Amino acid sequence: MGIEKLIKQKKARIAIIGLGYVGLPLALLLSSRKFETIGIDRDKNKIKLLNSLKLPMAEKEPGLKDLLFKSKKHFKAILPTAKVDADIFIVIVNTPVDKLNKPNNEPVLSASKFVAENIKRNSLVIIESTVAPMTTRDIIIPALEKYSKLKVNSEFYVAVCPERIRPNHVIKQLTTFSRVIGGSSPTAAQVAKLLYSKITSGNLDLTDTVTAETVKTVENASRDVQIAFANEMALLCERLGVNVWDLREFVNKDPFKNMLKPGAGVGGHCLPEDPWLLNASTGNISEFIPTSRKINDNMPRHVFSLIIKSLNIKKINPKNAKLLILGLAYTEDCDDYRNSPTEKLVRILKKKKINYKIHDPLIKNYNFKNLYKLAKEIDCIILMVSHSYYNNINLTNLSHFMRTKIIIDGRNFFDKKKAQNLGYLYKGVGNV
Ligand code: SAJ
Repeated sequence: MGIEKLIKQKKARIAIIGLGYVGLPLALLLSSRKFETIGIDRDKNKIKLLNSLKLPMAEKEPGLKDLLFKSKKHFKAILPTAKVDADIFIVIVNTPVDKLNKPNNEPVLSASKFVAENIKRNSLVIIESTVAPMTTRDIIIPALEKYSKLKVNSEFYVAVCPERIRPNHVIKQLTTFSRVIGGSSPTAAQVAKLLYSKITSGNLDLTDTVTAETVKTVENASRDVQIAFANEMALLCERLGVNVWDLREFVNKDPFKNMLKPGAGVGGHCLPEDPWLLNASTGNISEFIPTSRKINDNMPRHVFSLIIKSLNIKKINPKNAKLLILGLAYTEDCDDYRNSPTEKLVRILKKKKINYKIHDPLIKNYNFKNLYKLAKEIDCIILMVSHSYYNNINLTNLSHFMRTKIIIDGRNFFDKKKAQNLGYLYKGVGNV
């Protein structure tokens, strides 16, 4: 039976290579929709947890645990050692950049080799990983043909369908957001569209693989540039004595403006990496990309400068200071701390031999129950992530535990006036 029919009748067996923050929800969603789904991942512990119906990460992701239980009849997780009998292979592995901001295609190529060793005539291979434009056409497809000895477009199909989800909204966005699908041929795009029409109610725009890869990397590069603009305006506002948050509110009253939020930095597995993928594939001619990345990557260092300024005002030698950092994750209400701005700040503190502790309500080993006890004898609280958990902080109580009352606010989280009335020295990014 042709692949189209298999998809229409939900008889297509689907292999998902990479059970991360995107791959796992997709695998569970497909299996909950009665597609026979095999999840493949290199991480033994992840496989073990999943097969005993436990989530290896993103435990707080709304709806994910239910999906895991709903999917048990049609889902199994395996290591990439066994042969896999599937009609559709979806590759969602990470695509890191190296120290020189060049794409590291090892994970996606090793996944493609595994796929090539398992595809058969009429298979559909989908690349959901965010790759540098031209990677699928010039690197992945040749690898698939080499290791499978099959010919693309006549014996198997390839499509690029980048994901557009973010933590705490994954299932909803997977099932409602529009997707762009780039096919190795128009037929390949059409076949992939058939599958995604079973997943999302959003529009499915068809194009070629290079355009699809470029859409994804431009989406995130443009977001990174916009955040960098907001961060740079925060630095300007500090020199003007203007509150950047008032500025942003008033600017955005213009219906044609949308200034994003300045903050303590830009983390995650997308924005710090995807712009470099685009830059690398276009001969590094961009001005915006490196400049924006530099501004955003410098924000944790700016937070550090606010810490030092505040300690100086209070005549505390940084070497004797005790800091408490609130938030390790890269964004609020999430347990993912890849490329986290806090890790950058901590690297600076370590180099300067400054004493610090980290609290994060969602991350093991940092989710200390009693924040006030943790704040005992602390001179300075640095809010790096606006987890909802921190809404319960009572600044009056906190001040009784602290040795010196300094707040460095990386996300405009606390009320500056209120903190000052309680005797805190308050410095916020863009609001000093
Ligand atoms: N951030 C700011 N200011 C802002 C927005 C974000 O400083 O105004 C920071 C966050 O604190 C975080 C980082 O930027 O450290 C990334 O935040 P994000 O909201 O972009 O979250 P991601 O990286 O998980 O998701 C982005 C998403 N893009 C949008 O929300 C428009 C998502 O849709 C993409 O699919 C995802 O990148 C991806 O996987 O590419």
